[in-house]
Amino acid sequence: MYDLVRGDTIVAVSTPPGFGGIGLVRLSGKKALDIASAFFVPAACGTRIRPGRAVFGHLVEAENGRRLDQGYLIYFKAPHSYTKEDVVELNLHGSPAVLDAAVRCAVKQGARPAHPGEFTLRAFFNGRFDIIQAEAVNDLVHATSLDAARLAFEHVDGKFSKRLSDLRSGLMKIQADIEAFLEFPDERLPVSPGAMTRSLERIIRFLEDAISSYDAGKGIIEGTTIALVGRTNVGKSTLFNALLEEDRAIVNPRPGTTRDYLKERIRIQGAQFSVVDMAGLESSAKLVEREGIKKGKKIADQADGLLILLDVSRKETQDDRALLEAYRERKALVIFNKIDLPRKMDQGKVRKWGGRLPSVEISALTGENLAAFRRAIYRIFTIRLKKHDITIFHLRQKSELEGILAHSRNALTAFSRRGLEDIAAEEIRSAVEGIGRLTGEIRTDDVLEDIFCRFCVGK
Ligand SMILES: Nc1nc2c(ncn2[C@@H]2O[C@H](COP(=O)(O)OP(=O)(O)OP(=O)(O)O)[C@@H](O)[C@H]2O)c(=O)[nH]1
Ligand SMILES: [Mg+2]
Repeated sequence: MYDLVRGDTIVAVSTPPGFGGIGLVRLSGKKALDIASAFFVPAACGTRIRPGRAVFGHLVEAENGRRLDQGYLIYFKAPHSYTKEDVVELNLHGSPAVLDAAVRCAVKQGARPAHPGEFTLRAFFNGRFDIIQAEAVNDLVHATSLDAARLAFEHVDGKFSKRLSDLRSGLMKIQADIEAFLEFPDERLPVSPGAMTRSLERIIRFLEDAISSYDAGKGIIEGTTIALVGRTNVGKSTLFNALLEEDRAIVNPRPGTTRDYLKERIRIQGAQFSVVDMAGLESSAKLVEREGIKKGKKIADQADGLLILLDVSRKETQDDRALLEAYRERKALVIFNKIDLPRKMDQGKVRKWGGRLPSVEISALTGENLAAFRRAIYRIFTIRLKKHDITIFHLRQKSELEGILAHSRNALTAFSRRGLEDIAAEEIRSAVEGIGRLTGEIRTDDVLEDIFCRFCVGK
């Protein structure tokens, strides 16, 4: 895909599949305007299409000249467009039939259907932004919470790229100074060794801070997964439905109703969580149920947080105890459910089994105390970002930064020992190379493949 002839013109529907108020068809390439003009006819005769101006007109079927839709054409002249090529956007009605027809018209006129992410790939190749910004465009498109959108946009906006560019300048300056020193050891250095050490230390601190932001950053971009655990019949599915505000899971008075797991997203105060409902973890389970339990335990192990549900209308059992003891060191919230019924559970004793875990009392059925419960979820499970200058959220970024950090540290160690300056210079060169890989200046097709295969068509 990356050896594509980039002179051709590509076309795609840029709005999501399905029906919508409007739908957007986008073309990019040298012939974008010629191609679009062949099947989009301005309503007012003799209208000149000028860059940046919306022109009202009709989508016309080439074969019979029949009007199929009306809408606007906007022309972005190179290099003032997303891809830095000539771009035409057609705002039409959001019917898949209409939008597909527009794409077909464009293809008939010589355009090629775009690959996923190809508009952004062209923007990258044409120097609109680096690979970090391109990758963040996709994170922004997929952001499901405001926090994720903010974080992704910070990268799209170039904050991280700017820091890396400063970092590179800093490293190259140090490298040049060291090389000058190696070449003319008798002359006075333009900067003192102390100043060089301090700049390297500053660079190392920046890298350490950025790397330490990774777990929280990733959590914000990907959202937090919390799993509902508890014995059968305690009301997990009822609570799951209450959180989603829809009847998603089957609820039944018979124990063992949920066998496979269900995962859905909810949002509380702008933060996003994936909640998983699953089979009750019961020791007396039959064969099929045991399969569900096995899966459930795995999900619980991998989840970022747990909601441990208990039924206060029944006496506590050894299964409740095992559950609480197994998970008391985790990030978890204990929920005493069914408070609308007479209580048989010794809550004081049960609380102790859970150690220091926080707890709430609710009725999933009547909705009592659910608002407080939601607030508790937010309080306990939201990932809070510490103040980092730069927050990263992709493993690739973390690994490259770790490499750059290792080289910077080696350079510092070498530099502090007289006579090892050439090694320091070599380490700094490797660190600079790492920055090049991170921004995509030194690019490898497998990194591009990995990034752009996650994009949708039309972006
Ligand atoms: N009175 C009362 N009944 C509840 C409450 N929550 C759930 N129930 C009832 O308890 C029964 C079991 O509820 P479910 O939500 O299916 O329980 P579960 O934990 O998902 O059960 P399994 O999937 O079998 O493990 C149903 O009859 C629910 O209506 C509650 O807060 N109060
Ligand atoms: Mg259930």
